[in-house]
Amino acid sequence: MKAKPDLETVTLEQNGGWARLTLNRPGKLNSVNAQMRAELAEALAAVDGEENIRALLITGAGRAFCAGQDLQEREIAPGGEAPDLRRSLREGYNPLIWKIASMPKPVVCAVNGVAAGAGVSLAMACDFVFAAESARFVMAFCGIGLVPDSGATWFLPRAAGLPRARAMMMTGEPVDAKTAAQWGMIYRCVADGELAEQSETLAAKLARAPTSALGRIKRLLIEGEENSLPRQLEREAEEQGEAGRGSDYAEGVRAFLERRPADFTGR
Ligand code: T3D
Repeated sequence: MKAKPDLETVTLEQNGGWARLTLNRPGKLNSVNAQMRAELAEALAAVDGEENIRALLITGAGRAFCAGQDLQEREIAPGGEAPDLRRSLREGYNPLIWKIASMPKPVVCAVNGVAAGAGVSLAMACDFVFAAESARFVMAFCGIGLVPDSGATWFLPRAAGLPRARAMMMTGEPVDAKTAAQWGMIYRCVADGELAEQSETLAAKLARAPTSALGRIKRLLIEGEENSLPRQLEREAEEQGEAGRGSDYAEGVRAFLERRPADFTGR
């Protein structure tokens, strides 16, 4: 991947086969402004387009993961024109969420501190969410008279169940990382001092995995939310047909029979 020194509100570093994308407005709790939306899109496109990056880790700089939309950008002067939030979501947030959810490579998220509003949605779009014990998740939208967005109403009830999702969304009360893990909202809650190591170890492991198969798994799981069982059985057969022609399948079977670790190339 070409270096991206021009990015300011996010940083992107490549570590062997995986990349770390850090939300980098720590003084603003990594809240998302227009520049960050554009730079996130640029960084995600760079990761997606680079074959040698086979896993992505997303985290935040400083004490927060992400406080959602930067509300300083949304101040409406008395009598002033309301911002076009439909457009902001359609053109800004939604493509970012879909990029993460549909990217045919695994995305790990390390929630290092508070996640609020679209910050929760961003985390939940990732495939594996680790959170530090001190982190908390706040569906802050109702606190400012908005509805949850950026996929929150899709991800959260599926992960935590409707009663818990409804309570989070309609009260805005914070949920700590341990509870989030118990509710199935996230993959793991870990001690603060272990967050970086555990999430990076998984990203590095995923970077050696059969990437193409992992991308197909992501696609099948998303499609499975909508499909009937007969349709999903057919989609599994189609994806398996393709996976079975991949070199990683041949290598995986050979490695199993030779009783050695597989050396996957991602294809
Ligand atoms: O607009 C669109 O395009 C539609 C899309 C919307 C998506 C959304 O995300 S809407 C939801 C927006 N986010 C929020 O409503 C969250 C607002 N923030 C909070 O509720 C709390 O700050 C937190 C729960 C995140 C953290 O609480 P705490 O007590 O740890 O920190 P704090 O003292 O409230 O905040 C620290 C500073 O960060 C403070 O600034 P200061 O006083 O030190 O200069 C605070 O104003 C600032 N900050 C926190 N969140 C935001 C923010 N500044 C701008 N935008 C924020 N979202």
